[in-house]
Amino acid sequence: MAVPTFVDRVTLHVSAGRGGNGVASVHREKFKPLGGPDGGNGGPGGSVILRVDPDVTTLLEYHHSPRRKADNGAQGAGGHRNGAHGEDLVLPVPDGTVVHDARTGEVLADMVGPGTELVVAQGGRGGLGNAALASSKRKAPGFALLGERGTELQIRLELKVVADIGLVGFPSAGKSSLIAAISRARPKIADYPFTTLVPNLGVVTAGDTTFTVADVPGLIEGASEGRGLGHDFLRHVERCAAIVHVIDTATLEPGRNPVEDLDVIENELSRYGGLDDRPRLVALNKVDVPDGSDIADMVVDDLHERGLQVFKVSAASGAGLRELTFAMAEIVRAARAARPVVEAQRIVIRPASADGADDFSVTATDQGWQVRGEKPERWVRQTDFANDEAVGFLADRLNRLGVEKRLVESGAQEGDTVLIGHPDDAVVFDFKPSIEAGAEILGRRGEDQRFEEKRPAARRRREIDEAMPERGEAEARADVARRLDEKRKTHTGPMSYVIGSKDDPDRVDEDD
Ligand SMILES: Nc1nc2c(ncn2[C@@H]2O[C@H](COP(=O)(O)OP(=O)(O)OP(=O)(O)O)[C@@H](O)[C@H]2O)c(=O)[nH]1
Ligand SMILES: [Mg+2]
Repeated sequence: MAVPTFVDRVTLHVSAGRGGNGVASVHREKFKPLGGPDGGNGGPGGSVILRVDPDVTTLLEYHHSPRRKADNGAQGAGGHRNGAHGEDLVLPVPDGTVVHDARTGEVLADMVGPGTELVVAQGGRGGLGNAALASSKRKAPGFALLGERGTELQIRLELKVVADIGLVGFPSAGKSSLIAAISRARPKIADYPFTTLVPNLGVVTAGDTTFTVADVPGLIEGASEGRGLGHDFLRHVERCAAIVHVIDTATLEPGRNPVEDLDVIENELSRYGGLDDRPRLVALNKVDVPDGSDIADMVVDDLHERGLQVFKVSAASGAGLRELTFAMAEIVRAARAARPVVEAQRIVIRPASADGADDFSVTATDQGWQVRGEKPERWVRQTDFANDEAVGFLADRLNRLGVEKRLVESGAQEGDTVLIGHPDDAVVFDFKPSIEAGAEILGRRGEDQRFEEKRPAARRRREIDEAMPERGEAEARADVARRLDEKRKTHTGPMSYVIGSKDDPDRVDEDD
């Protein structure tokens, strides 16, 4: 199989980085075992960004590796240290790349102008650490929020070469030869049809105007039905300022003549559609051949009568090329003057619902009550369900938004199934209105026994009891108590520790 060197359509799977988790940590100082929550936030995940790079002319790179992923954000740490941002992944694309959502076909962006950027997949938010979650009510949260997934998306990139002038004409009319004669491009040229299988692009300078010329290969009668190379490449002239008909005057097959050739191509252009408003020029090529020159002379009047500007040229000898390129330049200049300047812009694709909207919906489905909404779904993703306090915090947030109230109003009964999120990956709960749930889960919210010790004497007694079996032979209960106090003062461990980790002096094991 031939190795493609020009790819103008590709499907790409992009995933942004995940946000780092926040961390629950408590500051520790000498003589003050619990200084306060100091768990840092997770860093946001990196985004996937497409950027127009004028040096890139093909989507070939993405054809070879169609999956791209940005870095994840790093986890937060104790001592108020926030996790590092995940690095963005910048993918260079050619000028004129159109980006579609591969699933819906929707056009996400039309990328024109060097430097134009599209943030196609946004990195996930980092989770808040317990320092950021602390409030006057909840002085030392024993939990942190999880980082969120980054956006994942299947996109289709389609290149529409941003050429100023498009060359159309039958195979072997000399389109590639013409590009080679007026620019530094060196496309393949040969005397058989369909030599060119993908468009060539050349940069032309005429006077002080510089512009680009592309040839559109493969047009023949019936291209709209897929004959020749079909209409595929006509999208490359969609943005052209003018269309130049390149017509062979010298090696016409019997039964063909320049005017009919032009009509056939025009017919294909109008079947493709959308190009009628573009000015046309006609280049009668190969006039270095005596027969060609004669035929050109015969049809010039006809073409003039149709109001067309006609040039007799030879890609081989260079005759007429100066006039042709200056006429092209004039149209390009006029088109540029009429067109607003395209400034590099930055486009960001955001999830359908506006960021932070308070909207949510509750619907009865076969599976249970379904809750959808930007906030509830995000909050569920941020929750560490292994941590009761985190679950309590979630219940609290959902209540404040009015989710529970709406469920009750909609007729939800205790024990009903509630799904939060997209049906494919919803989190499932049993509905338990907070009157009951409050006592069980929410009761611990905002409390931390280590901070607001209600019965310090009882706690101290318990600690001493626990240390008794390991006492030295001659030690009395008072000695054990003193040793415990000493140990607390001379603590040499890390300045902060993650709650529940082995450094946590108050760690409670599951079976306690
Ligand atoms: N004598 C003469 N021959 C030419 C001229 N221009 C092109 N040719 C010849 O015509 C043949 C076709 O030229 P190409 O430039 O490959 O034609 P094309 O339109 O790009 O053809 P496809 O890529 O097949 O669509 C080649 O053999 C060229 O050498 C010219 O001005 N004079
Ligand atoms: Mg060619």
